[in-house]
Amino acid sequence: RYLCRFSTCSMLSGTHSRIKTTQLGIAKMDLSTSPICESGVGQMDLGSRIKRVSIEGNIAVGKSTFARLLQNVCQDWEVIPEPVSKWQNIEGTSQTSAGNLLEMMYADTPRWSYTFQTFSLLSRLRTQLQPPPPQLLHSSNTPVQVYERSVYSDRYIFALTMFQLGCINAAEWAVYQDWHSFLLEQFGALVQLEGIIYLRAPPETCMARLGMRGREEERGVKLDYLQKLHSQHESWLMDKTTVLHSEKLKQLPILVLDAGVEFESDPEVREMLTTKVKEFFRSL
Ligand code: DCM
Ligand code: MG
Repeated sequence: RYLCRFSTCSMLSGTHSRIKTTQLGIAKMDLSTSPICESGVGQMDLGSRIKRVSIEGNIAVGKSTFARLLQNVCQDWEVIPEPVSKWQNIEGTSQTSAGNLLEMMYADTPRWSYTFQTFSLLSRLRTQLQPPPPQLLHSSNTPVQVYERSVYSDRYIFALTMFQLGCINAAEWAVYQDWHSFLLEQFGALVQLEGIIYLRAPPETCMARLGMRGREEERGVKLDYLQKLHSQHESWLMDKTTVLHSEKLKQLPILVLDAGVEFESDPEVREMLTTKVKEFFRSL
């Protein structure tokens, strides 16, 4: 997987001819002419040292805040935010916006959930497939890419919840899962996680934080939706009762952090949390 990953990096900078670009615009390596046998192991080692970890948690639990905090702790950690602004501003032709899909999804959830989930998956995959910056490749410590959420929470938290709520129908769910499995078969190795950080907080706390951040599109979000998403996280990451389609995913180490406390404003709590994260990264 790391070999693929590194080769993808060279392709994205336009130097590798064995990589093809699919219609989705995502890099795809032609494995029949893999550079594995030819190129220097040293180069490959560079890419293979980077670890990937996702931060998971309920809406407004504080993932972005926590990710920013981590970004300031260590230069060898690169945070990759969730591409929310792309969902709020779908690129149309000739640089005009084709609409705010996040707003459309919350305004008419049964109509737009499938479209939204398909696009959040696609845009996240594309974002996470970007090559790491050079300082990460050449770092002398343990370089880590920290993803804000993952293709797994897209499927096993949000799309699944929408299906269970009846906002994605059986046919849409089947099509979504087919897409998800296919995209992960093709590109999954390039975004494969080594671990998960679960920011855990009561849904009531998330509700209060959601109100404080005041994202316009989320004004109609109710506590029972956050409760449903909370249970979905618990089933996946704590009780392990969610049916997963990847063996590797079932085995991933999970660091559970109590995000119910005010971690942003309290330096002692911040220090305690970042120490746990450092130890976790070291253990991966
Ligand atoms: N979101 C969603 N489905 C996904 C991913 C995200 O509905 N697969 C929504 C939930 C939030 C927003 O996008 O409204 C992301 O904000 P946050 O990162 O705070 O959860
Ligand atoms: Mg966020």
